[in-house]
Amino acid sequence: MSDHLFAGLLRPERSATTVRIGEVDTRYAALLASAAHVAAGLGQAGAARVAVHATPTWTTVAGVVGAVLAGVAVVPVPADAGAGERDHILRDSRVQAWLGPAPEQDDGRLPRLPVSGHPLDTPPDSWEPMGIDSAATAFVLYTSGTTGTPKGVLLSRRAIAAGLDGLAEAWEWRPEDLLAHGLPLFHVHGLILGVLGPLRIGGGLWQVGRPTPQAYAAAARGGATMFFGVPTIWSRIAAEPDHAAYLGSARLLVSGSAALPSPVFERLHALTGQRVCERYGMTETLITVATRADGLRRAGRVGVPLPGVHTRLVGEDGRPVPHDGESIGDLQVRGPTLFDGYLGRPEETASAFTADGWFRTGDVAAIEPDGTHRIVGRASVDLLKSGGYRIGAGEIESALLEHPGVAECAVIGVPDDDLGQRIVAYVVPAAGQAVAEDELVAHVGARLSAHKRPRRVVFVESLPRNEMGKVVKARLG
Ligand code: MCA
Ligand code: AMP
Repeated sequence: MSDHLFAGLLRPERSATTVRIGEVDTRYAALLASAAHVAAGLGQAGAARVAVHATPTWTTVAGVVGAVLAGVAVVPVPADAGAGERDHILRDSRVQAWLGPAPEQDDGRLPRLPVSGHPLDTPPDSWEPMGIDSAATAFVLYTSGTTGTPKGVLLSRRAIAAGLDGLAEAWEWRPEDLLAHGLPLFHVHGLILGVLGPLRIGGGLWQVGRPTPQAYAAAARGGATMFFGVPTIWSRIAAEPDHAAYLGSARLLVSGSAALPSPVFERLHALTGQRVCERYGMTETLITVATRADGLRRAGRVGVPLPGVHTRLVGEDGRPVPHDGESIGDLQVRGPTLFDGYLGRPEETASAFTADGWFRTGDVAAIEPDGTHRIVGRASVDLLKSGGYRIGAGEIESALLEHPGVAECAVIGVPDDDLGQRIVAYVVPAAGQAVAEDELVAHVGARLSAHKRPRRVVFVESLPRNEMGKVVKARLG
């Protein structure tokens, strides 16, 4: 089966729809023309998989949209990735070129395919959008696990189409909507929901740059009807009543990527009259559970499964857990929005699924009799969420251990009002080595992403271990 993932963008009657990416304020017609040039260039270059240095800019959006139109798989490289993480992504994904500008520190090994830095007026002569096989990979998104290096998650066009159509139905997302957000463009939230979403539906898109309360208030004054944010963004908005008040005019405020604290939900309700609509998902599954626009919006509840998605809870004994709203179990999901596996890692792909084909989310949840889900936490202490970013403790520990001043270390997430969890590293210094906290923080930032830097380093003489010699992280912090 072939598809046009961007059904909305391709509709001539939507050509005047708003597209604002930071300072670039333009219309669908110009995005389509610009992306068509990218698609035509990709066709000539013959690339099947390209990397995009995913800054929140026009070139990222035009490049990604062009690649999707051409059926070329995109590997978004986090804008703040350190050298080690970037090299890993480029090598592991075997991309053939950079699409658009490469990061400053790039070693120049890969060819660069140009993307115009400003909107173009007309598409190339006789360019026509082609239907692309819906089973084809649209994106390889890199995401952290509890151990090892980030894995490439293969997302097909049909999974993305199913996920976006499900959200459109749940949120009554229409062409008349103007979506605003200030999310990064290298994850499901900001890129797939936040850019591909409007372009499939035919609605307006406004990437506001940094997601400050001022920027969200300005977008509300400028007519935005829907807003996406991670809990850190919402809690910063809730702390600024004058800016928050403007969001009262919106149709829908949506939170996801991490748990929205109840006090933030209540405070936003008091300030804006709006109850935030929470939804739940993962890079591997896209959004699977969402509060419906016409549904009950309650603090701490992430809603009901999207059309075609099934969920179940499994206890430690492997038995089903009742959906009584109280009993908790491991959340497993199945449905049309799931990924096609981790690139080049068949064993890890197989172990992510149960024998009967359900994906193990690693999250612990309760389900109410009416199907409403409550996410209780994660099963592993080694997968952290800070500012809505998923971060593997093992990845930071490996980076720290590369420093000669570190003999042993353990990384944990400590509860944080602003970030959800704050990364703290416990470090046993190598004998005879004097190492400063700043140096270790910079060391991690140079290898991984800026948001993976520990906020604090605690130097200790030894780490708490059990009889097996395994570090007991519960005894840290
Ligand atoms: C940060 N800073 C540091 C350190 N960490 N300085 C020294 N040491 C450190 N360890 C600096 C930062 O560089 C920044 O500096 C300043 O401190 C503030 O940083 P931070 O507190 O992190 O705030 P922020 O930069 O304003 O970022 C908060 C944020 C961001 C905007 C909420 O975390 C964010 O964009 N999160 C979105 C994550 C996301 O999209 N997740 C989706 C994946 P300076 O001010 O100089 O820059 S999840 C997903 O896709 C699924 C499917 C789902 O469910 O959605
Ligand atoms: P990522 O793959 O980076 O998208 O991270 C996925 C993880 O984010 C999930 O496994 C959850 O732990 C967490 N998550 C996403 N949305 C929510 C939510 N609404 N409430 C609680 N946790 C969430």
